[in-house]
Amino acid sequence: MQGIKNIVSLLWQDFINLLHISPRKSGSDEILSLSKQLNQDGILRIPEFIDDTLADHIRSEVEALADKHPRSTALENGTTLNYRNQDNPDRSDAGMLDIGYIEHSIPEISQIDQSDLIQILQNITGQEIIPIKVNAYLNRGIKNTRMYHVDNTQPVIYKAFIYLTDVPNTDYGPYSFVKRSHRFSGAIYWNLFMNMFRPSLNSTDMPVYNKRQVMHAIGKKGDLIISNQNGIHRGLPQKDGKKRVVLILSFMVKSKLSYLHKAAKENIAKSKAYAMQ
Ligand SMILES: O=C(O)CCC(=O)C(=O)O
Repeated sequence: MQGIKNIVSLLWQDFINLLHISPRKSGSDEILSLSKQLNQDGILRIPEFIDDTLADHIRSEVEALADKHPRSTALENGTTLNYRNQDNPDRSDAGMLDIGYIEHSIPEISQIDQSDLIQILQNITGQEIIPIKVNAYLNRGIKNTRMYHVDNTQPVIYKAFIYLTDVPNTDYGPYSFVKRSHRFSGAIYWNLFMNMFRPSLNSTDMPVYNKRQVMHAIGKKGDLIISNQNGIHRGLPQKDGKKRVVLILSFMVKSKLSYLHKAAKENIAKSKAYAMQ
């Protein structure tokens, strides 16, 4: 049933994408060029997006939170610490720390200027862009990361991954993306259909993809990688002793035609409540 829902939802999303195939664009030459690249590939790297001092500060606060809370918990200020599959070491992402609403615990995150990102996203979608949440991921020797997948089929979510530590090679578990898989992708329809007959997989897992289009996002502390989460992606497994700390800004593309599921509505409500504080 979920498989059918996903396919219908993706067909509808691709129809919305078609309606907005060439929206009006604005901004400097650099913004226009970055917009073009993200639109084409579904992923874009912007080097040195934040400076080392800010990256170091946020990283050390993330690690301090992790040291203070070695088990999943929700803090009074709204920050949540989720050690994925903390009691199931064989399941995917086991032990990876995903901190939600991290901006409630690290106020300096508000120094990050998101206006260029929002303009780029408006340029490529022609729709309303809503910043919905900020997370941090802390991966320390996480080997069993989830296979290639899409986050959802609708609405479109973009995630901007800001590396807070150097990710110089694949041993460190970089973000990985299949370029041009973010819309009108035959591979995604195929996987969504086939997963109806593969009970061991999640409905949005993507075992079949174009290997020639895979990009491993190697980068330095302070670099930003933004990608369309309707595209096929994963975090690569790490080698023992390797660490990666990332800040993730999530943006929702909201069309009047979008079907907004429960989680999407909750995210919008939470982000509006926070903006009003
Ligand atoms: O950890 C990563 O690099 C990617 C995680 C992921 O798949 C996601 O945030 O959707």
